[in-house]
Amino acid sequence: MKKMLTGLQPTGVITLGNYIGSIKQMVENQNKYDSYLFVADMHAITIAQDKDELRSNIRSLIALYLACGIDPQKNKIYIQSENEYHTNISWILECNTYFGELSRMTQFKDKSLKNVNFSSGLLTYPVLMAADIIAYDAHYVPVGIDQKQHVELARDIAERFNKKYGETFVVPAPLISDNGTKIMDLVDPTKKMSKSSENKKGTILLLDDLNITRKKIMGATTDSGAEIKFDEENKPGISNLINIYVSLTDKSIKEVEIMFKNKKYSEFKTAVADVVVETITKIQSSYNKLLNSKEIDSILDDGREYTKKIAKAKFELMKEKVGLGRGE
Ligand code: ATP
Ligand code: LTN
Repeated sequence: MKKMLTGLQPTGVITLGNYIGSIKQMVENQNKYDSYLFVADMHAITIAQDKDELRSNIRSLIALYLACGIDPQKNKIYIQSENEYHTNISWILECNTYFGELSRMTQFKDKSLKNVNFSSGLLTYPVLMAADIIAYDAHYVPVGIDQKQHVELARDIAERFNKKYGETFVVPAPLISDNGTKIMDLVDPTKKMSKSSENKKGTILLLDDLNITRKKIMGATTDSGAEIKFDEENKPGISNLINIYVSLTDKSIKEVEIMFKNKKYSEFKTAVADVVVETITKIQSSYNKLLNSKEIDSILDDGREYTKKIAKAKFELMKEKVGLGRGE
């Protein structure tokens, strides 16, 4: 069975964009692939984090995975920092990755511009991500479009290593859905909806109050004109709402355009708010039951033990190929 793997950073409550771009795809494909889903807490500290908030975000994210429909029988669920082999593997990969390719990554350029004293972890971040993926020989990596470049770098790193040292890794590919690859901010639909965004009105958090969620959607920036038509260039606000609707109902863009032909923007926004509220109501009710349950700890213990064995074996194989240590 082919493997599918992804991780999210515990940098705040996850957004509707995170859900649509990555978690929903994991849920939809969990019967098809051997699935791995983790919390990328080591990635989170590339930017300064508050210690207590980080801890609580980690547990909250695990509870959210389960509440979104991730089945612990079908997924290995684990915390990145509980498995030291990720960083061990990452070091060897770093020594086989060029400074130039890392400094050209779009996310590095954006984030380093925003922070004057950025950490070197921000530069090497995609190598740790490559380690997370190729340690398990994952074939598919469900991500939003903003992470595609990093998965492609993981491909390059895996291919290069295989060529230099002999077949060691499966070469991974990003798994990007047709719609909802990039859910935009509701206030500024030219910007990605992001959990660390400053204007909270533009972002739907999965744990937001339901009335606030509805208000955010009803207040979403729309475009001049009155037609409900998908046109990302000229109608980014409406197109974003169509993307959200399509992703949560499994209707096609064409069907939505026909359903709402000659309808007002406000009617369409109400329909979008209804499906979003319905989705997050379900998630929140199971989240509240799960958060403090013992079940989470036993799932994480199992996930850690299982994944450690796999990543350790890969690290040992890499050491052998590179010539590290004393050998067998
Ligand atoms: P941050 O604001 O901390 O950078 P983020 O909201 O951008 O966080 P990440 O933790 O970096 O989220 O991303 C988790 C996953 O969700 C990734 O696969 C990413 O591609 C996807 N994702 C993030 N934002 C969106 C979005 N607006 N639309 C679709 N997918 C998204
Ligand atoms: N960098 C990703 C999180 C992440 C990840 C991964 C995603 C870390 N390791 C491996 C997929 C596969 C992010 O910021 N969303």
